[in-house]
Amino acid sequence: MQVVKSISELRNLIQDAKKGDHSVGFVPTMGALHEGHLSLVKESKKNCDLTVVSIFVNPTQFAPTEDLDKYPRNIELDTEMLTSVGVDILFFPSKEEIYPPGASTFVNVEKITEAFEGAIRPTHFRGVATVVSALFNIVQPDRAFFGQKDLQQVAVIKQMVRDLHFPIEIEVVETTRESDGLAMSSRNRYLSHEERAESLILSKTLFQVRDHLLAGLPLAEAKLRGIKFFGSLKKKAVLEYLDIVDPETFQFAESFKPSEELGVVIAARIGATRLIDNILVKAK
Ligand code: PAJ
Repeated sequence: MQVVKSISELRNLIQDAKKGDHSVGFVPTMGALHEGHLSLVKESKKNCDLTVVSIFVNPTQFAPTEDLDKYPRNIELDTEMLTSVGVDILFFPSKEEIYPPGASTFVNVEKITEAFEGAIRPTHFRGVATVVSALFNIVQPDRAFFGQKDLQQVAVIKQMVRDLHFPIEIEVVETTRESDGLAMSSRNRYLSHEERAESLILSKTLFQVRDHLLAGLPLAEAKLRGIKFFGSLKKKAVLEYLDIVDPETFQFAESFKPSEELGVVIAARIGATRLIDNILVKAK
């Protein structure tokens, strides 16, 4: 695996690959890698000739009050993991390489970003859309791989790609979970032993709501029962939202028609750690 820090070096490598008619797959990450990230890499390897992974803890998607400085970083371990799954190129730029002094351009996707993560973290998606468009311009992949784990992020990126005419296929890979159901996340390592046990409340609540929806309960009732269920299990956990949405637009879903797919989305704080999760439910 080649580790590249400069944009110009990366561009040369990718141009050579494209001359050989090789397709380029791209997996953007912030590092602190786990099996969820690796599942995206494996999909890219399956579908593309050359796989590029980026590790960049993007400052513009963190609010001043958030965990930018504390965000877990372990480049040695990440490099080992990426080598073990056969990544071709790791792009590991500095902050100045991505945001040269004086950088002042942002990409703002409207509507989809108004609620849920966008409401709680008002500048988050602006930072995500900005860095992902910069990375897309640098890497110029044929396909880019994102996790369903961040379902609203997927909707934002797809909208941005449509609106700005990026010639890139967006592939979505399903959420990798621990064996007990907790969605893998770099932030899980913040959890104490007790909080880790309580973190199951997110996936358990989602699975309850899914069962209610599949049993034909009206959406409002399924949500209400989900909130009550969360309340019955919680010790320290604080529910931020539990809702049923159209996964493409992130508007509240109003009905559940045959063959339609709905997203059930949840966010909760457990102690100082904020966790998000979701599931997609398809009507029979
Ligand atoms: P990060 O949180 O590092 O996640 C990188 C990619 O891995 C995202 O597409 C995310 O959805 C996916 N991912 C995380 N946990 C997963 C899991 N349990 N199963 C499957 N996929 C999972 O998301 C970001 O970084 C950033 O916002 C980024 C897109 C890199 C822009 O800075």
